[in-house]
Amino acid sequence: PRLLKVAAAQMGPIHLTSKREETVSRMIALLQSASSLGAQVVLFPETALTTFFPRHLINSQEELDSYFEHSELHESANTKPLFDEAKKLGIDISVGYAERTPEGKGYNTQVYYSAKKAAIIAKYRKIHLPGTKEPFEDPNAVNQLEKRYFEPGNLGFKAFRVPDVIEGVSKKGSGEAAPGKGDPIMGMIICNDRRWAESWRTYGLQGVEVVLCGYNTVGWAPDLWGTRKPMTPQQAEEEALFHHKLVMQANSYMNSCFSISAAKAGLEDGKHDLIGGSCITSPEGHILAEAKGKGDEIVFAEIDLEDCRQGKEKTFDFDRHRRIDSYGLITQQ
Ligand code: CDT
Repeated sequence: PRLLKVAAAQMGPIHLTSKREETVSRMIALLQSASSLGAQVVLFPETALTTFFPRHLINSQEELDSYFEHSELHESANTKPLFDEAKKLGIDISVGYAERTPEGKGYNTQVYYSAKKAAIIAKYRKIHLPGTKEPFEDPNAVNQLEKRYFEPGNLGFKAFRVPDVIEGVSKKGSGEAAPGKGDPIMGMIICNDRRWAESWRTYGLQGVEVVLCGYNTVGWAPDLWGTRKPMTPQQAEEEALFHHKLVMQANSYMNSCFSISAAKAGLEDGKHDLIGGSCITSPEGHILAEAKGKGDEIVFAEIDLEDCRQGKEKTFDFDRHRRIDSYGLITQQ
């Protein structure tokens, strides 16, 4: 077996007025409770350090910049304590945040930090940015201004090997091991990316074994989602939760990988309710563990990466069964 103890650190709401220090303290507390369960890898949500600020029209550059991080997270004064704790506990963490580059570009980013290496070993920048550049005219509509504040990610969907987490993997050559052997192969996606088959398949083609997905999904946003029929806010939230689980389960199955999803959940900024539903999903599409509420909560499971083999070697053995000569349209304009 290639066993790995993994956790999603779901976070309850964070507000425009929340202090970064308090948010990071909450993340450290979550990390400590994951540690008491023996977790080796802990995933935090998309924009874990702040409220989901793209719902607001922010005209002041200074205010906008205050929601971004301007240096690498393990070095930033705001977040170093979290990364120091991860290193001390020997737990890898993956954290979503708004990244401002030295050139002034904004990205919706997620990093993977290896505790043993004391380094960020992978970075992903969100590719499928939802919503609009301009706010809706209706002042009551829920906005999602990611296209205004972020550039589409420019790092692709690049799977990576995670060192030093599986016992018995030979140090030498683990980087070159075939998929299904050696160090785990992971990939990161962010929120809306999970609804796109292409995100998953691009990782699937690299032999991915665990997909990490942080998210902020609003329960009630008819201008964004569209609604075929009138729905109460509660029905809309149930529908959003259904679609979340649907894509996590179906895409894990179709790419023979585990997935971990971590929500920022609950009522942010007084009126924007985000769904919970953080979960860990198996390569056969089953939910192994799931959040019970919408507050800070650890969702934990021990997984065996060998379970990816069944799908990768049989039903979804891409080398034997894919028919790429029929898929041309997928990458045409
Ligand atoms: N944060 C994020 O990507 N949210 C989106 C909202 C979708 S708007 C149609 C999501 O996919 O959950």
